[in-house]
Amino acid sequence: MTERSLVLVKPDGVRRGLTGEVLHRIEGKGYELVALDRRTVGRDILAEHYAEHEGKPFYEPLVEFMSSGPVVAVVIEGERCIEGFRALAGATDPTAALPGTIRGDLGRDWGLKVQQNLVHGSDSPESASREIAIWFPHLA
Ligand code: RTP
Ligand code: MG
Repeated sequence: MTERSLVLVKPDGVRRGLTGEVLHRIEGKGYELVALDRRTVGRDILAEHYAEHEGKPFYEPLVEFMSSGPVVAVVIEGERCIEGFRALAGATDPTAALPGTIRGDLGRDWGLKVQQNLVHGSDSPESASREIAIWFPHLA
């Protein structure tokens, strides 16, 4: 089934100049870029986006990190692209992420309180609709 997913190039990815590399891998896989916007977001958007993680030990450092600089928000589209992008991204922990994945090839642990792992991708159709409505309300 054709679906959409919300991808974020996180501030570490943007800072390191890896936005093009991430987009290249998405397009190489055959997914379409439906919407794309670079912006710096505050706590309000991030509290909505990361509502499921509120109260966890990494929540505060995560919000700090995600608001530390611009992110590039992207809506991608394609058959099973939610699962497909998660596979492209690799495991949450960039040290454990397999080579061949975005996090495995380009990410590493920096000894910080939160995993700075370059990208976000929606993890289910429900998350994708919820997240697209937060970042791109006109597409919801
Ligand atoms: P994402 O939501 O960013 O696509 O990543 P994910 O599903 O692989 O990971 P999730 O469990 O949803 O966690 C969201 C983000 O929080 C940071 N995190 N740091 N213990 C840690 O240091 C830790 N745990 C989670 C990561 O940035 C993760 O992507
Ligand atoms: Mg997640």
